[in-house]
Amino acid sequence: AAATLALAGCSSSGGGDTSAGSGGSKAYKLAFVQGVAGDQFYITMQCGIQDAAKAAGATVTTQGPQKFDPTLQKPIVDSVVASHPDALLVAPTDATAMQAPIAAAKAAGIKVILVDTTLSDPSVAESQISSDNKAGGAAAFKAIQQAHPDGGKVLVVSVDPGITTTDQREQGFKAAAAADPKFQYLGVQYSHNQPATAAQIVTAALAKDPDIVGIFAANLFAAQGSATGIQQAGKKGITLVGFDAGPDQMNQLKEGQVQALIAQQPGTIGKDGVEQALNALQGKTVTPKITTGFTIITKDNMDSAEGKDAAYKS
Ligand code: T6T
Repeated sequence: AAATLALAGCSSSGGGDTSAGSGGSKAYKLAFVQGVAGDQFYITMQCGIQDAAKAAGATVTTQGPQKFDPTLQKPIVDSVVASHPDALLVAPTDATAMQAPIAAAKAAGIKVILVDTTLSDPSVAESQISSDNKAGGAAAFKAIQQAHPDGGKVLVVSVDPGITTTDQREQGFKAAAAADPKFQYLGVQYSHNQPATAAQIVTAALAKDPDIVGIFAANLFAAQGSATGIQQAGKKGITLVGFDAGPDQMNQLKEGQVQALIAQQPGTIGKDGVEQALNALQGKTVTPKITTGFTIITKDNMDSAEGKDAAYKS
């Protein structure tokens, strides 16, 4: 587990200054458990959380497992629950496996906020905040459809089954593809969040079906690896659409290795998460479900204010 306080790129270093801010009389203790450490999406979310916490005079600790894996995330959640923060902001790595550990947080009187991913039974949480992942998957298909109006074979490279975000992205993509008979959906394959595995999936898929016209990579690491796979196969003309917009992916977009990125708003998800946690703690009205937007970044808008603003900051 990586506990991080000061982060380059964040405007604050984790809050804790009880003399600053306007959050009320109590310096609340917040804990953030990421889906995985070292992921630009969660790092940018951490910045949003830290900035909002600092402004409210609250403190925040951040930890994440080394892999996107519930067997590694559960002990982190368990130890956070034992340390009894006022609120837990968490991105569950599996909708069912993380249900009991997160329910234990609620049972201990900790306010739970689900950020990004959710659970099979989200009623343990005060609030859940995420992108419209189904719509993001549909938008990814649309980008491929526009580039290939004559249709063809399309593939999804995702992470693991049981992750609500990436499952919904795949569902959105699949439904959109099914609505256009010119396209043949080859199905989803799972990279286990390893770029090297995503690359292998793509090279093997292109060897089997050299006429694939589009690939949707459902998260940051899947996209990174899929771009490598297409390059290794030496294929031109395939439209690769990735979810997320970290610095590496922006580079791949610039180099033409990826044709479009669906950028989420991780900083806003984090900020909203802190707001809802504080609302719950202060007995204010809590919004049970917040859906944040996304931006489609292509070579055409990547250098515009919109494109730059949508890219992940850290
Ligand atoms: O795409 C994000 C996040 O939304 C998803 O739940 C898991 O993967 C990322 O963290 C990107 O790596």
